[in-house]
Amino acid sequence: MKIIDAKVFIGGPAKNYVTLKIMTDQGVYGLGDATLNNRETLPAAYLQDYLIPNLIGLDPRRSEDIWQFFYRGAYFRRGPIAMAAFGAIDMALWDIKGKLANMPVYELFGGLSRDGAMVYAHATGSDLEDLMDSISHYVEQGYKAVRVQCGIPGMPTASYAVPEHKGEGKHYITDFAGIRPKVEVWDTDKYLRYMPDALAEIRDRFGPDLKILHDVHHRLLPREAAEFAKAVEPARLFWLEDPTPAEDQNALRMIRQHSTTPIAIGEVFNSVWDCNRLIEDELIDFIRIAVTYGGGITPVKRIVDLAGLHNVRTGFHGAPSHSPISMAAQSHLNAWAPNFGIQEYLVLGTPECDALFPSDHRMDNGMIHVSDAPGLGVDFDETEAKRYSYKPGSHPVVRLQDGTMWNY
Ligand code: KDG
Ligand code: MG
Repeated sequence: MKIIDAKVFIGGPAKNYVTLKIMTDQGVYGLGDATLNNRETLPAAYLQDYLIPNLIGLDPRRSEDIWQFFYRGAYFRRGPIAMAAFGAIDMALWDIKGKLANMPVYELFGGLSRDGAMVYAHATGSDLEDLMDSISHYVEQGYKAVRVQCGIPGMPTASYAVPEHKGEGKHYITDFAGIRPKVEVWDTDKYLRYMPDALAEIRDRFGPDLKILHDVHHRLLPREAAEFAKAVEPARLFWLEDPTPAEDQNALRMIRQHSTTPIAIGEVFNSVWDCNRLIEDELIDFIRIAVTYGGGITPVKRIVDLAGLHNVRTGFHGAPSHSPISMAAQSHLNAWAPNFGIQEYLVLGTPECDALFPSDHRMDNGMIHVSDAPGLGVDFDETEAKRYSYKPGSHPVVRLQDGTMWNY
């Protein structure tokens, strides 16, 4: 059996999805997602210029060897562009493997471990009351877990994932005005003074059962993050996400020493080498790596197994930049993983997205129910894809009030 062709498509409704389709001499094809948010053309070029010419003629069933061939063969290791490109190939090869076996991919891992996978939605508000309305909206739809972000009084501009105006419900993740980013201005002191009480009020309003998550988006220094994790304990968060940038892995030790708030980290990780110390030293509670930026199902499944040994649960990244293909790959891992935690969920369900990526993965009452079709259970409509093309976009950058560059 041989790979005879592979194509890359860029575009989609509201996002530049990078979709890889690998064709075989037996008519079976596989699909993968290489979308690297706001840098989409780069993994696409890596696939087109280097990886696809090397794929032609290989046996698609040898997914492990193909992964090693590209990873070791690149010499320069890791990095989000390369790993997203390898990730798309790996997903497509698992899709082919499942189709050849006439089984959904989760069966190849060991079968179902649960009836459905709990997801969390994104609630947001320009202020706390606006956020409360947004949370109610998701609770009424049956979500059991909601990430909460709101405007901070006196903050010079709206900050991460927070709309400028009431009721906008807008996510500040991609601005399609062009590739020059908007600037947000951040004030740590105002955030530290306001947010713990706001989270406690949310807990009071929605009662003990709602799972409440909050994303700091890498904005705090280690000592500040430790103070914050301790201050939010009364809100009993399901998780506190990205309290500090994870390049400094010792920072997580500082947070652990001061607080029992569960910590989730890893949406920017590309490899087990970014998180092995965090997992083995049990400094985190949830690992957020994505199958796309993490190099595909093959390496991410190994991370899930390592995490399981240390009571770290999964909480895969699921921002809208992930296409339904990588979300499906994550759904198969979520259906199987003994140490599944939760899944971030924003992609499936819009009519345009469903037309481009037909699938029967189902969302019901705050849970994803994985498709039992052979392979990943998602298709790609090439006719529909002709409606879309690449649109340059950016996410904001962050500066402090004196102009110092900070972390988005
Ligand atoms: O590209 C950046 C986004 O993926 C990121 O800002 C989303 O933090 C994020 C999240 O938790 O979904
Ligand atoms: Mg995040």
